[in-house]
Amino acid sequence: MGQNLTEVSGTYAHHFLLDARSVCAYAKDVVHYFDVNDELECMEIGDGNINYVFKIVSNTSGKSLIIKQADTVLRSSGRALDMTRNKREAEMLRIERALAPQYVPEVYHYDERMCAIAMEDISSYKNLRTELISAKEFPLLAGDIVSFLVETLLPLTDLVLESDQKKERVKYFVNPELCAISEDLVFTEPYTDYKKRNIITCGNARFVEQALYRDGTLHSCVAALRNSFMNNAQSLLHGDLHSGSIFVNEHGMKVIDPEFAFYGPIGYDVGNVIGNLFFAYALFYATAITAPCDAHFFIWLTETIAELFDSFETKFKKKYDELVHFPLYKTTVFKNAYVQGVLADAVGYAGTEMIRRVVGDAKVRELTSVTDMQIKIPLERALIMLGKTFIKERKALTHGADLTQAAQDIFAFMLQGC
Ligand code: SR1
Ligand code: MG
Repeated sequence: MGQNLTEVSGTYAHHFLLDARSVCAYAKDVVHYFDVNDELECMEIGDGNINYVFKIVSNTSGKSLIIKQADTVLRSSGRALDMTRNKREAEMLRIERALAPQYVPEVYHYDERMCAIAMEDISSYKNLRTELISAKEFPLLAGDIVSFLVETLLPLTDLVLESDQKKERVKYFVNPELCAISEDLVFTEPYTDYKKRNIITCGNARFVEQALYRDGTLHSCVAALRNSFMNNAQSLLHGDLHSGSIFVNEHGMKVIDPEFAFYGPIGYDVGNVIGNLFFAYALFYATAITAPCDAHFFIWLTETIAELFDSFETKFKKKYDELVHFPLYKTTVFKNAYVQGVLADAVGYAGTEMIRRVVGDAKVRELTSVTDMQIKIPLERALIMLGKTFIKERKALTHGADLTQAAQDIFAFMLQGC
């Protein structure tokens, strides 16, 4: 499905932003995914801050296709952003799919001029964030997420890759502009508000001032996590593994959107997933205050968070024994210390993710959907306190049950009387 010369030198020789009509022609002319006579329908389905996503369906053959296109500017703010991001994304999807085929959509075509990725339609899977907001349970979720993490992360470390190959990958995936977004939004602004972009719920300004802007111990811990994010090129990460990047159904899971991919600390991906599961936890807690709720879902979610953390350790160590052959790395003491470091990072980064979504400007629906201020104010405080606990106590919270117990204690305390 390559491009021919006419297409390269003609209509699609230079980037322009596709729309629902032009993307249908593009899918035929460039991707050659549909027959020229097919009657196509298209919807723009992107719900992120950055790119445009089109779903194209042929009424003639029933085939469907996704085209994701990067524009010259951010969709949310109109600010310019490095367009090579989706070249990296296409390459990352290919790498992840080679390692974990069942969890990653297939890329059919990548067009560097149009900054467009044509890929498999995964519409039979639904956005995990939306599904958890609807209190849907997915018994396979923890196992699938852990398998995806272990299968895509461990083989790309230099425990497994040859030194020169790993460095080639590190070079290719230097991702300065998207990493700068995280360095600011995740690791700086929540603690200093130096760009005055934080969005603090009315009634929580003084709390945030004390709890986040003036806690020197917290700042030193976040500094360590920030430094590791920027310098610990441990593995090739997805880089933005929130619950809107994960799609699920009762049979399995797909992971999309790795445009923030870069070589960083493994715990950042693991922690992002865990932090985002706590948003569903928080929303359930808030909803249960005023309406009858499905306790079964809450128990499943709590167990899923704990299981995810614990089985990451088990599966990672098992895979380690299979894939790592360098004699010095095979020593038990080194292996255990390596894994303990990853787990402590994961707890810390779960904390930074929770805090940044509460006070930063990239909010999550679980929190924006809570509008009763009597609940929203203590709920956000609970997430901030839990985030701080995770960041400061990251080396002491070594089991999944430690995380969920901390959450239970803090939520019960902060929301008592609601
Ligand atoms: C300007 S981008 C804001 C957020 O959306 C992305 O998905 C990342 O999480 C980023 O922090
Ligand atoms: Mg994204």
